[in-house]
Amino acid sequence: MEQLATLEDLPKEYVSTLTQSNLVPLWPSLRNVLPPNQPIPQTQATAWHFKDIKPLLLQAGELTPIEKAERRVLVLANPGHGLENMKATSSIYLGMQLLLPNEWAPSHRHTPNAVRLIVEGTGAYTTVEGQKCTMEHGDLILTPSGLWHEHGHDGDEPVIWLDVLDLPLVYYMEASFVEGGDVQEVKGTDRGHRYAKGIVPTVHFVRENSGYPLLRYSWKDAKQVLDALAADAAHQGPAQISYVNPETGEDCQKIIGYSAIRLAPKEVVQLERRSAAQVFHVIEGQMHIDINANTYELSRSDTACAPCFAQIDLINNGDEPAYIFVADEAPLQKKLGLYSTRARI
Ligand code: GTQ
Repeated sequence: MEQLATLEDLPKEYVSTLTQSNLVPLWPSLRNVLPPNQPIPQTQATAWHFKDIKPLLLQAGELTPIEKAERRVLVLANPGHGLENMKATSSIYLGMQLLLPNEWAPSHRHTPNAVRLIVEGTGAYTTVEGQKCTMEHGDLILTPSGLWHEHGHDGDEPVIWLDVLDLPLVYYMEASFVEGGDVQEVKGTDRGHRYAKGIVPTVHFVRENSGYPLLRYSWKDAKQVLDALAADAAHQGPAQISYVNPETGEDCQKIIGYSAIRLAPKEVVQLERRSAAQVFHVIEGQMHIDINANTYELSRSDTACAPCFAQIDLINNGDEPAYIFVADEAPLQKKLGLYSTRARI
């Protein structure tokens, strides 16, 4: 492709006249906004280790009362995007949230979609539109766009979870805002019992139309399916599950996709190169991850992110199975017609 003229190639006076008229020449920036062949991501391969985050989060618990934080979160920020922009990838926000015994994070609802993946501790719960969802290690709890949610804690140890939101995208669209609300009246539990093994209640009534019939995906159930897949001789490829809407089979949320992979001891999984950036979080076990030229050793509760079209290898060097939670931008890209894959190099 032709090397294009730069801003310096133009007379200064001409450029300043353009500026005064709110005009910009395209050609000096054309190769930045339309780079040849593939995007130039700002997202850098980055890893965050739980052993570093946890003491700082507990310190935040001493420094800042929950009433002064609303949500006590340390954001996992990708340096490639600038830390202050609070992005793990261009569209994915990650945060580690701490709730201490007897604390309460008040009810609110916002336009970004959120999920929580429970990392440590018991006794906490999230109430979503009146449905009380218990938080246990590895559980995935949805708080989709526009639904009221609050967090409470009846237990006696700190509870920590990973928040995943599409906040960077929604903020970029100038569509991000929150409303505060009153304590919710609890009307039921998480409804997981309704969607077991393809057996669902016959509907003699109009379904709730939130579009989110299931709000809590229990880790116990997800792990059972992963173990069964791994034990099934007829199953091809890595054991991987997707978190879907049980009534439609579609991705459980509209923008970010959620799945989990099981790596047997010594198993190596070479992922295809995808246009969607991804996040990896270790639910159980340990993993060595290669992302392009970067290598990270991840232990339980550690998190890493990878840019678009990265070449990624997942390797379990341990003696126990490893279970990895994955978040990616594929649902968003597929809806927009932007999703593609590339052969590995
Ligand atoms: O728990 O509702 O990490 O509203 C960021 C914004 C968590 C939450 C975050 C939020 C929440």
